[in-house]
Amino acid sequence: SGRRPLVAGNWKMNGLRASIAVVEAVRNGLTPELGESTDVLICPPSTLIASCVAAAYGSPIAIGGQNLHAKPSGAFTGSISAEMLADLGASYVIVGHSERRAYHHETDDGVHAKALAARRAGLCGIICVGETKEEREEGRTLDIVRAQLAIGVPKGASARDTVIAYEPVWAIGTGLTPTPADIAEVHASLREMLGQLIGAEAQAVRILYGGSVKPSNARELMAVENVDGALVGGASLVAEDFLGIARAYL
Ligand code: G2H
Repeated sequence: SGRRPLVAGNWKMNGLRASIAVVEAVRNGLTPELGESTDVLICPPSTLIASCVAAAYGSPIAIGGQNLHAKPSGAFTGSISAEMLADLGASYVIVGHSERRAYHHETDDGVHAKALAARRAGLCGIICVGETKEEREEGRTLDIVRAQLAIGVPKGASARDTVIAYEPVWAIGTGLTPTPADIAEVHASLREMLGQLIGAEAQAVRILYGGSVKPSNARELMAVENVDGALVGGASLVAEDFLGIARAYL
Protein backbone atom coordinates (compact mmCIF):
# COMPACT_ATOMS: atom_id res chain seq x y z
CA SER A 1 0.00 0.00 0.00
CA GLY A 2 2.98 2.31 0.54
CA ARG A 3 1.54 3.26 3.91
CA ARG A 4 3.99 2.84 6.76
CA PRO A 5 2.40 0.84 9.59
CA LEU A 6 1.83 2.55 12.92
CA VAL A 7 1.51 0.62 16.16
CA ALA A 8 0.27 2.92 18.90
CA GLY A 9 -0.07 2.16 22.60
CA ASN A 10 -2.79 3.89 24.59
CA TRP A 11 -2.02 3.53 28.28
CA LYS A 12 -5.32 5.20 29.25
CA MET A 13 -5.33 6.15 32.97
CA ASN A 14 -2.55 3.75 33.85
CA GLY A 15 1.02 4.37 34.84
CA LEU A 16 3.01 5.96 37.64
CA ARG A 17 6.58 7.17 37.28
CA ALA A 18 7.87 3.60 37.50
CA SER A 19 6.12 2.90 34.18
CA ILE A 20 8.87 4.78 32.38
CA ALA A 21 10.54 1.38 32.55
CA VAL A 22 8.01 0.18 29.94
CA VAL A 23 9.27 2.81 27.49
CA GLU A 24 12.84 1.80 28.26
CA ALA A 25 12.01 -1.87 27.70
CA VAL A 26 10.26 -1.13 24.39
CA ARG A 27 13.28 0.91 23.38
CA ASN A 28 15.63 -1.95 24.24
CA GLY A 29 13.49 -4.43 22.32
CA LEU A 30 13.12 -2.27 19.26
CA THR A 31 15.50 -3.77 16.73
CA PRO A 32 16.73 -1.65 13.79
CA GLU A 33 14.66 -3.91 11.52
CA LEU A 34 11.49 -3.17 13.50
CA GLY A 35 12.24 0.55 13.70
CA GLU A 36 12.71 0.69 9.95
CA SER A 37 9.49 -1.15 9.12
CA THR A 38 7.00 0.24 11.61
CA ASP A 39 6.25 3.51 13.41
CA VAL A 40 5.95 2.91 17.14
CA LEU A 41 4.03 5.33 19.35
CA ILE A 42 3.27 5.37 23.07
CA CYS A 43 0.51 7.58 24.51
CA PRO A 44 0.97 7.68 28.29
CA PRO A 45 -1.10 9.79 30.68
CA SER A 46 -0.22 13.50 30.47
CA THR A 47 1.65 13.30 33.77
CA LEU A 48 4.24 11.01 32.16
CA ILE A 49 4.63 12.60 28.73
CA ALA A 50 7.74 14.60 29.57
CA SER A 51 9.55 11.68 31.18
CA CYS A 52 8.49 9.30 28.41
CA VAL A 53 9.82 11.77 25.82
CA ALA A 54 13.11 11.77 27.73
CA ALA A 55 13.16 7.96 27.91
CA ALA A 56 12.47 7.68 24.18
CA TYR A 57 14.93 10.41 23.18
CA GLY A 58 17.17 9.39 20.29
CA SER A 59 15.08 6.26 19.56
CA PRO A 60 12.39 5.78 16.90
CA ILE A 61 9.65 5.73 19.59
CA ALA A 62 7.21 8.63 19.33
CA ILE A 63 5.23 9.88 22.31
CA GLY A 64 1.68 11.22 22.14
CA GLY A 65 -1.19 12.54 24.22
CA GLN A 66 -4.53 10.82 24.80
CA ASN A 67 -6.70 13.91 24.60
CA LEU A 68 -6.48 17.68 24.21
CA HIS A 69 -8.53 20.86 24.56
CA ALA A 70 -9.28 22.57 21.26
CA LYS A 71 -8.24 26.05 22.46
CA PRO A 72 -4.53 26.94 22.60
CA SER A 73 -4.76 28.39 26.12
CA GLY A 74 -7.19 30.05 28.50
CA ALA A 75 -9.40 29.60 31.55
CA PHE A 76 -10.09 25.87 31.17
CA THR A 77 -9.09 24.38 34.49
CA GLY A 78 -7.60 20.92 34.20
CA SER A 79 -7.31 20.95 30.42
CA ILE A 80 -4.25 20.60 28.21
CA SER A 81 -3.84 22.15 24.77
CA ALA A 82 -2.23 20.82 21.62
CA GLU A 83 0.47 23.46 22.00
CA MET A 84 1.27 22.18 25.49
CA LEU A 85 1.56 18.61 24.23
CA ALA A 86 3.81 19.71 21.37
CA ASP A 87 5.89 21.76 23.80
CA LEU A 88 6.57 18.59 25.81
CA GLY A 89 7.80 16.77 22.73
CA ALA A 90 4.62 14.85 21.88
CA SER A 91 4.09 14.32 18.16
CA TYR A 92 0.66 12.62 18.13
CA VAL A 93 -2.58 12.94 20.04
CA ILE A 94 -5.59 10.61 20.23
CA VAL A 95 -8.83 12.43 19.39
CA GLY A 96 -12.33 11.22 20.21
CA HIS A 97 -11.52 7.88 21.78
CA SER A 98 -14.78 6.10 22.60
CA GLU A 99 -14.08 6.43 26.31
CA ARG A 100 -13.91 10.21 25.85
CA ARG A 101 -17.13 10.10 23.85
CA ALA A 102 -18.87 7.91 26.46
CA TYR A 103 -17.63 9.45 29.72
CA HIS A 104 -16.87 13.04 28.70
CA HIS A 105 -19.67 13.68 26.23
CA GLU A 106 -17.38 14.30 23.28
CA THR A 107 -19.25 14.88 20.04
CA ASP A 108 -18.20 14.62 16.41
CA ASP A 109 -18.10 18.43 16.23
CA GLY A 110 -15.83 18.46 19.25
CA VAL A 111 -13.62 15.87 17.59
CA HIS A 112 -13.43 18.10 14.51
CA ALA A 113 -12.33 21.09 16.63
CA LYS A 114 -9.71 19.01 18.42
CA ALA A 115 -8.36 17.56 15.17
CA LEU A 116 -7.97 21.12 13.87
CA ALA A 117 -6.18 22.07 17.09
CA ALA A 118 -3.81 19.13 16.76
CA ARG A 119 -2.89 20.22 13.23
CA ARG A 120 -2.48 23.84 14.34
CA ALA A 121 0.17 22.71 16.83
CA GLY A 122 1.93 20.40 14.38
CA LEU A 123 0.65 17.21 15.99
CA CYS A 124 -0.75 14.24 14.14
CA GLY A 125 -4.30 13.59 15.35
CA ILE A 126 -5.49 9.98 15.67
CA ILE A 127 -9.22 10.33 15.08
CA CYS A 128 -11.17 7.43 16.59
CA VAL A 129 -14.45 6.11 15.25
CA GLY A 130 -16.48 3.03 16.09
CA GLU A 131 -19.95 1.62 16.59
CA THR A 132 -21.58 0.31 19.76
CA LYS A 133 -22.84 -3.24 20.11
CA GLU A 134 -26.40 -2.05 19.63
CA GLU A 135 -25.51 -0.12 16.47
CA ARG A 136 -23.77 -3.18 15.02
CA GLU A 137 -26.72 -5.42 15.81
CA GLU A 138 -29.03 -2.94 14.08
CA GLY A 139 -26.83 -3.10 10.97
CA ARG A 140 -25.84 0.56 11.28
CA THR A 141 -22.05 0.13 11.61
CA LEU A 142 -21.04 1.69 8.29
CA ASP A 143 -23.51 4.58 8.60
CA ILE A 144 -22.22 5.38 12.09
CA VAL A 145 -18.49 5.28 11.36
CA ARG A 146 -18.84 7.13 8.04
CA ALA A 147 -20.79 9.92 9.75
CA GLN A 148 -18.19 10.13 12.54
CA LEU A 149 -15.50 10.45 9.89
CA ALA A 150 -17.39 12.97 7.75
CA ILE A 151 -17.86 15.32 10.69
CA GLY A 152 -14.63 14.65 12.53
CA VAL A 153 -12.03 14.90 9.77
CA PRO A 154 -11.06 18.52 8.99
CA LYS A 155 -10.97 19.89 5.45
CA GLY A 156 -7.57 19.49 3.89
CA ALA A 157 -6.55 16.71 6.25
CA SER A 158 -3.43 14.89 5.08
CA ALA A 159 -1.47 11.79 6.00
CA ARG A 160 1.00 14.00 7.85
CA ASP A 161 -1.55 15.36 10.29
CA THR A 162 -4.20 12.65 10.39
CA VAL A 163 -4.51 8.99 11.30
CA ILE A 164 -7.86 7.22 11.63
CA ALA A 165 -8.50 4.50 14.21
CA TYR A 166 -11.45 2.15 13.88
CA GLU A 167 -12.36 0.88 17.33
CA PRO A 168 -15.65 -0.99 17.68
CA VAL A 169 -16.83 0.01 21.15
CA TRP A 170 -17.90 -3.55 21.96
CA ALA A 171 -14.37 -4.83 21.23
CA ILE A 172 -12.60 -2.47 23.62
CA GLY A 173 -11.09 -4.25 26.60
CA THR A 174 -13.50 -7.16 26.17
CA GLY A 175 -11.30 -9.70 24.40
CA LEU A 176 -13.83 -9.74 21.54
CA THR A 177 -12.76 -8.70 18.06
CA PRO A 178 -14.65 -8.45 14.78
CA THR A 179 -13.78 -11.02 12.14
CA PRO A 180 -11.11 -10.05 9.60
CA ALA A 181 -13.90 -9.84 7.01
CA ASP A 182 -15.87 -7.40 9.18
CA ILE A 183 -12.78 -5.27 9.74
CA ALA A 184 -11.99 -5.32 6.01
CA GLU A 185 -15.51 -4.11 5.22
CA VAL A 186 -15.34 -1.20 7.68
CA HIS A 187 -11.82 -0.14 6.70
CA ALA A 188 -12.66 -0.22 2.98
CA SER A 189 -15.73 1.91 3.67
CA LEU A 190 -13.69 4.36 5.75
CA ARG A 191 -11.07 4.62 2.99
CA GLU A 192 -13.83 5.29 0.45
CA MET A 193 -15.40 7.95 2.69
CA LEU A 194 -11.99 9.55 3.22
CA GLY A 195 -11.66 9.72 -0.56
CA GLN A 196 -14.89 11.70 -0.71
CA LEU A 197 -13.59 14.03 1.99
CA ILE A 198 -9.97 14.61 0.98
CA GLY A 199 -9.56 13.08 -2.47
CA ALA A 200 -6.46 11.16 -3.51
CA GLU A 201 -4.74 11.91 -0.20
CA ALA A 202 -7.04 9.29 1.33
CA GLN A 203 -4.75 6.59 -0.09
CA ALA A 204 -1.90 7.84 2.10
CA VAL A 205 -3.80 8.16 5.39
CA ARG A 206 -3.26 5.31 7.82
CA ILE A 207 -6.33 3.56 9.23
CA LEU A 208 -5.60 1.64 12.43
CA TYR A 209 -7.66 -1.09 14.02
CA GLY A 210 -8.16 -0.96 17.80
CA GLY A 211 -9.96 -3.15 20.30
CA SER A 212 -8.47 -6.16 22.11
CA VAL A 213 -5.38 -6.37 19.91
CA LYS A 214 -2.94 -8.85 21.44
CA PRO A 215 0.29 -10.53 20.28
CA SER A 216 -1.78 -13.66 19.55
CA ASN A 217 -4.18 -11.95 17.12
CA ALA A 218 -2.04 -9.07 15.82
CA ARG A 219 -0.65 -10.83 12.78
CA GLU A 220 -4.09 -11.88 11.55
CA LEU A 221 -5.66 -8.46 12.19
CA MET A 222 -2.77 -6.47 10.73
CA ALA A 223 -2.86 -8.55 7.55
CA VAL A 224 -6.37 -7.32 6.72
CA GLU A 225 -6.55 -5.07 3.68
CA ASN A 226 -6.60 -1.36 4.59
CA VAL A 227 -5.45 -2.04 8.14
CA ASP A 228 -2.33 0.07 8.57
CA GLY A 229 -1.56 -0.65 12.18
CA ALA A 230 -3.06 -0.95 15.63
CA LEU A 231 -4.23 1.16 18.53
CA VAL A 232 -3.47 -1.00 21.55
CA GLY A 233 -4.82 -0.49 25.05
CA GLY A 234 -4.30 -3.16 27.68
CA ALA A 235 -1.52 -4.99 25.84
CA SER A 236 0.54 -1.79 25.52
CA LEU A 237 1.19 -1.74 29.27
CA VAL A 238 3.49 -4.76 29.00
CA ALA A 239 6.56 -4.06 26.86
CA GLU A 240 6.91 -7.62 25.58
CA ASP A 241 3.24 -7.77 24.51
CA PHE A 242 3.42 -4.37 22.85
CA LEU A 243 6.59 -5.35 21.00
CA GLY A 244 4.96 -8.62 19.99
CA ILE A 245 2.18 -6.64 18.34
CA ALA A 246 4.60 -4.18 16.73
CA ARG A 247 6.44 -7.14 15.18
CA ALA A 248 3.28 -8.18 13.31
CA TYR A 249 4.57 -6.37 10.21
CA LEU A 250 8.00 -8.03 10.09
C1 G2H B 1 -9.34 0.34 22.59
C2 G2H B 1 -8.01 -0.19 22.87
C3 G2H B 1 -6.98 0.93 22.85
P1 G2H B 1 -7.86 -2.41 24.31
O1 G2H B 1 -9.69 1.34 23.54
O2 G2H B 1 -7.39 2.18 22.45
O3 G2H B 1 -8.02 -0.79 24.13
O4 G2H B 1 -6.72 -2.80 23.45
O5 G2H B 1 -7.56 -2.59 25.79
O6 G2H B 1 -9.13 -3.03 23.89
